[in-house]
Amino acid sequence: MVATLLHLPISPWSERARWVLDHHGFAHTRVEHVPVIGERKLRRLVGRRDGPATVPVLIDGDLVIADSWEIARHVERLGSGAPLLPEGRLDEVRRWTAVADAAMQSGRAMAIAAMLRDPAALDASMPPPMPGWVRRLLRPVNRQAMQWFARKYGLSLADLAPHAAQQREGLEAVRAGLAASSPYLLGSFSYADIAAATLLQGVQPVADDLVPFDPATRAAWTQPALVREYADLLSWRDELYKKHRRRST
Ligand SMILES: N[C@@H](CCC(=O)N[C@@H](CS)C(=O)NCC(=O)O)C(=O)O
Repeated sequence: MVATLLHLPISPWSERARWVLDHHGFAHTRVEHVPVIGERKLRRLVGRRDGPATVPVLIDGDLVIADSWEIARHVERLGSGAPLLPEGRLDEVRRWTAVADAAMQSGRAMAIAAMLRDPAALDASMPPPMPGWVRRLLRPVNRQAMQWFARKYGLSLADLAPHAAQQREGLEAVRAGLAASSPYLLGSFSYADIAAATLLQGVQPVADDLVPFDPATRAAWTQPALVREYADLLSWRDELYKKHRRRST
C-alpha cells in the first residue's frame, strides 16, 4: 500500500517532509491535518510521546513516523534521489536542523501573535468550508483555540522580543554558514539547505504556487523588517526552490 503523509500545508515542518518525499520520488498520498479539530485523532495515531503530537506524520505500512527528521531518514534509506543526508556529515545536518527548529519555533510565536492581532487572519485560520459570517461569529472561540495552540507548543506571547532575537540568531547562523560555502551549507545540496530554506517561511513565505497561503495568513507570516534585513537569504531560498524543489507527480 502506498505511504500516506499527514501534513499541515502551510507548516514549514510539513514542507520539509514534502520536499524530501518529492526529491526522492517516494510514492505517497497526502492527507491534510486540521489543527485543534484534528488533535485527538492525531494523538491516537502517534500514541504516547514526550512532546506534543505533531505533523508531519508518514504512515508507511506498519510504520508511523511522527517527526520530520525521522521521515527524512526513512525516505533517504528507501528513496531514489541523490542523498540529502551525506554519509559522515549527519551530525552537521542535524545541527543545522536544530538551528532551523529553534528559529522556526520563534517564527511560529511571531506568526501566532500576528494572527491574534488581525481578525482577518484569525478568520482565515478556520478550516473551510465555513462561510464568512460563521467565521466572524466564531472569532472568540477561534482566538481561544489559537491561544491553546500557542500553549501546546509552550510559547509565551507576552513578550515577543526573545522570539525576535531567537529568529535573528538562526538567520545570522545561516548567513554565516552560506558565506563560507554558498550556495549550499555543506558545499552541495542537502537536507541542511532544506531546513534553512523552510526557516525563512517565518520571514516571508515562498510564492503561492509553491506553498499556497491566503492573503491574510501570508501577511501575518511576513515580517517586513526581517524581509529587508535578510533579503539576501530570501533570494538564496528562492533560487534553491527553483533549482531543487522537485514537484510530486
Ligand atoms: N519536531 C516536529 C515538529 C513539527 C511541528 O512543530 N509541527 C507543527 C507545525 S505548526 C504541527 O504539527 N502543528 C499542527 C498541530 O499542532 O495540530 C517535526 O520536526 O516533525
